[in-house]
Order: sequence, then structure tokens, then C-alpha cells
Amino acid sequence: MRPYVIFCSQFDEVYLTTREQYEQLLSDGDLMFQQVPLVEIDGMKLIQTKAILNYIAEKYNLHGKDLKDRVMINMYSEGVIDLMEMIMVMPFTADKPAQLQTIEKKAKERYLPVFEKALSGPIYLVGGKLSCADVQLFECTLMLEELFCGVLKDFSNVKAFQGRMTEIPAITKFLQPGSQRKPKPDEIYAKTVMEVFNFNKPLK
Ligand SMILES: N[C@@H](CCC(=O)N[C@@H](CS)C(=O)NCC(=O)O)C(=O)O
Repeated sequence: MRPYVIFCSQFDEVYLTTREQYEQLLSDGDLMFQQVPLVEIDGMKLIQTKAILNYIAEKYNLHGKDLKDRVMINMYSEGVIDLMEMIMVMPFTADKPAQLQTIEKKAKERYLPVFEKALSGPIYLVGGKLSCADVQLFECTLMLEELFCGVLKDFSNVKAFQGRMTEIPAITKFLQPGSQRKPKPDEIYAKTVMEVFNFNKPLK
């Protein structure tokens, strides 16, 4: 499963690999809505992905200089998340080829054109400054390329942006072999998730 606990300094991850681990978390009472991810940071136990992301973005000054930047960052970020979620549910869908086709079409026709336009000139999406939306878009481009070789061929601004992002030292490090970046989900991953959460049939 995706990480459920992050302690600070760099970060440590604990993966759910058994149903018992998840039940232990439930009985510890840390999962407000009985769901992961759970992130431990600054003496708090945070749940809900977007709340977690916003906290980290604010803490590390990745959330724009003012309210107007922030709403743009959130709009881009939500768009990227919608696309990433389609990719993330792929391992659990019954008709994978159909889902792949939908993702590729939406990526090329709906999402990438938006980012291509936003990056025609500016080096970052909002306010000339690195934000959490840039980091999410960067990760999303990698996920897309893992699925569709050459998907960025008609999106030269996005491709150039991806290249610039890889030069940020923390990101360069994160891309090294053996780093904490997740590998592409495989069948074992899908089976583990289904067992941990008692999902007994694939999504449509
Ligand atoms: N809105 C939540 C959704 C979290 C969620 O769906 N978590 C799944 C695992 S990825 C889960 O814990 N499912 C167990 C369940 O709902 O019983 C978020 O964004 O963090």
C-alpha cells in the first residue's frame, strides 16, 4: 500500500502489508475516518491526503505568496490529483485496456494542454515560484511516461519543465535508484491492497 506513516527529518515510511496491521491502526484510534494515509509530523497524526499536502506545502513555503496564488495552486493541484487518481486506481480496474485508453485521451486532451499553456514562458506554474502544484505535476508526468512512452512529445513546455524539476537537488536525489520513490504498481501490490482493505472485487 502507499505509505501510511511519515516521521520527520527526511521521512520514514511504513507500508501496510497485512490486514492485521490495518486493524491495529484502527484499534489504536489514529484513523479518524478509518482510512490511511496517516502522516506523523510535528507531534501530530494527520489524515486526509489533501489536508496533509496543504500542511506540508504551508510549512515548506510551497503554497504561494498570497491568497490569489494559493487558489491557482490549488486549482492546478486538484487537476493533477484527478489525473493521478485515474492512474492510481488502474491496478484495481477490471478492464485495464479501456481504463488506459481513457487516461491517455484525458491526459492528452484535457490535462496536458492546460499545463502546456501555463508553462509557455513561466518556469513554474504559479507566481514564478516553486509550489506543491509543480511537484505534483512533475510526479504526474513521470507516472504518465511510465504508462505511455513519448506521451509528452507534443507538450514541449511540460517536457522542459520536467527537465528543470529533475535538477532540483532534493528531486535529483529522489530519482536515484534505491530512493523512496514508489515503483510502478505490480500485481503483488494490487493483491496486497485488496487483502488489507477487504476489497473483494475489482472496480468497474
Ligand atoms: N479522502 C481520503 C481517502 C483515503 C482512502 O480512500 N484511503 C483508502 C486507502 S488508499 C482506505 O484507507 N480505505 C479503507 C476503507 O475505506 O475502508 C484521502 O484522500 O486521504
